[in-house]
Amino acid sequence: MKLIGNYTSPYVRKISVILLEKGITFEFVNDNPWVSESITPHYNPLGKVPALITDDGQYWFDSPVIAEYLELLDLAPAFIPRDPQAALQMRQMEALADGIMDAALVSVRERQRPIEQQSEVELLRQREKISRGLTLLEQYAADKKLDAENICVATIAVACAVGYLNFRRVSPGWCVDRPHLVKLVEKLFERESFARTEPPAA
Ligand SMILES: N[C@@H](CCC(=O)N[C@@H](CS)C(=O)NCC(=O)O)C(=O)O
Repeated sequence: MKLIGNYTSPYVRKISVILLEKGITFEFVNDNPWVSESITPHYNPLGKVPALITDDGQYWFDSPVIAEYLELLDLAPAFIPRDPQAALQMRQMEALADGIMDAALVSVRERQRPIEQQSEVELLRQREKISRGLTLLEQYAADKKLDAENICVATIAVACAVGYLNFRRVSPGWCVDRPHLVKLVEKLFERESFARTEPPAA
């Protein structure tokens, strides 16, 4: 199996962690999707990482679909509940974490533009999405709907989203007043799969 990705992408980290936790051997193909020579569009027409190439030559994208594909391999531990209602609720939490990654990525791209072209309004909109998303995640963590002892696709996505905020210094005060979320991600960051997928120093 080959994972096309980039060491700084939180979506790629999510899939790498799942592969490591399930003990699936894979080759990491490092590619920068932002440059014209990128190979990613051969595997995902949207030109986004992650993309997964299976041993029998199937291509899968994007990260929730890849996570679902990996779950279908039926390798322990299971990260998506079998009960459809429970799976739906977990996927909603995953979507929330992925949405925080999306907003953080838009913020990072906006800040990379020349200062006179940056939109404060856009940056504020994205900050608000992140803040509202984190507040709901804090509630889920307080209610134990997200639990470090119960690692699943949602907890993995949440830790990758927060890891990306830390890495890119987006919403640096996110941890204030969100003690349950802090505890949850700190516990996950202790795992070998997270240590091995830490983004490189900026
Ligand atoms: N919804 C997608 C998002 C993937 C994504 O946005 N990846 C970024 C890297 S962090 C990318 O490849 N961007 C390249 C582009 O937008 O052209 C997923 O979950 O896989």
